[in-house]
Amino acid sequence: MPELSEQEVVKSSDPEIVTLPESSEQEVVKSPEPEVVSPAVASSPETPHQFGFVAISGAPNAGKSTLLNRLAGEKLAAVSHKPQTTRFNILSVNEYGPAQVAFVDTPGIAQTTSPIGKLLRKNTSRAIKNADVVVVLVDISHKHLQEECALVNSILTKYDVATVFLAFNKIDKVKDSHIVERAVVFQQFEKIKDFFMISAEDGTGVDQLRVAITDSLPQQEWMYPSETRGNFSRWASEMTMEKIFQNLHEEVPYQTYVDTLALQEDDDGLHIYQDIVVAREGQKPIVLGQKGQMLKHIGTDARIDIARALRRRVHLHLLVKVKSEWMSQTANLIDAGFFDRSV
Ligand SMILES: Nc1nc2c(ncn2[C@@H]2O[C@H](COP(=O)(O)OP(=O)(O)OP(=O)(O)O)[C@@H](O)[C@H]2O)c(=O)[nH]1
Ligand SMILES: [Mg+2]
Repeated sequence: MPELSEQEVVKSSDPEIVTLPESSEQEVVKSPEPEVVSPAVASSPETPHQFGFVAISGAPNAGKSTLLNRLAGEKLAAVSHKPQTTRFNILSVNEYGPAQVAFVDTPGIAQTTSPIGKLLRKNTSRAIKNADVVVVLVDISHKHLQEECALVNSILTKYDVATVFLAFNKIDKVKDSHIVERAVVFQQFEKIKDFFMISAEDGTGVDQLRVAITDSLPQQEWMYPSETRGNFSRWASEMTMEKIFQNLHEEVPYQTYVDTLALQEDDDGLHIYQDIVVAREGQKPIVLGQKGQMLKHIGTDARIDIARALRRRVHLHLLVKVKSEWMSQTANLIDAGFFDRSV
């Protein structure tokens, strides 16, 4: 069989996975999202109300997105073993009795000087500044934690956050004696309200952390209407991006982003239109794969996770596009949504 040309429609055996031809770009109309986050003061029932933003921060690969997913009870943020997977602030709004908690997963804090690196730091910085509680995650499986120590110190000195918790993550990977040895150096930080030993992966200690977070939230009106869950567009982009990180290697995932253009509901479910944007022509066949198989694989896996997160039937329409230089200029990155002040 001949290779698929870029202009061809790629139809998988799964009728829900279709990549549209380039020309369909014009047909995609931005529609209002079915459940986009819109800050609004909710009406107050008789129970006392607590609300707070909780930023999850830390070094790249510490397990922040895994923790967000664990706290939310479902997969919303992309997780991969590669550092710098998260490039946006991801919001998950949860209700626990009288408390509404807005967890925000953030990009890992790294000292890169590229335009994208600077924007990622701004995203993290904004989430920490807006937070009522910051959870700093430290990967305790690292033998040497000097960098993590410096990072904790910089968060504590730079930001005036009401409550900071430190969670040592990945305890499932480390002997108890090593955990204590490595954790002791963080006791110097008096501003840390409490320390937790957790495994975001298997859930150990996460309930205790959640209770401490909820207990620390200020008494105030809920920010979001009851049953708000988060930004569906962002979650949908994350799920596709996760599959790209899982299946493509070296620079390709880092030079790719997913833009969710529209979510359109009809009797058959929710149609989600996404562009997978790559930086070079040569990356397009890599994303498509032989006879479109890679794109089909990415789309099938992403659709399953998106449908689970959004709790509805989903049809995912993917289109691979090349936008050279999308990463090199701050203006292009802002156009691509890399600086989203809403979270
Ligand atoms: N063993 C173990 N692995 C974990 C745990 N938490 C996260 N991981 C793994 O650590 C890797 C990084 O997890 P992520 O949640 O993507 O980390 P992150 O801090 O969000 O990373 P960036 O977004 O790149 O900054 C993944 O391979 C996870 O499966 C844990 O508690 N135990
Ligand atoms: Mg992450």
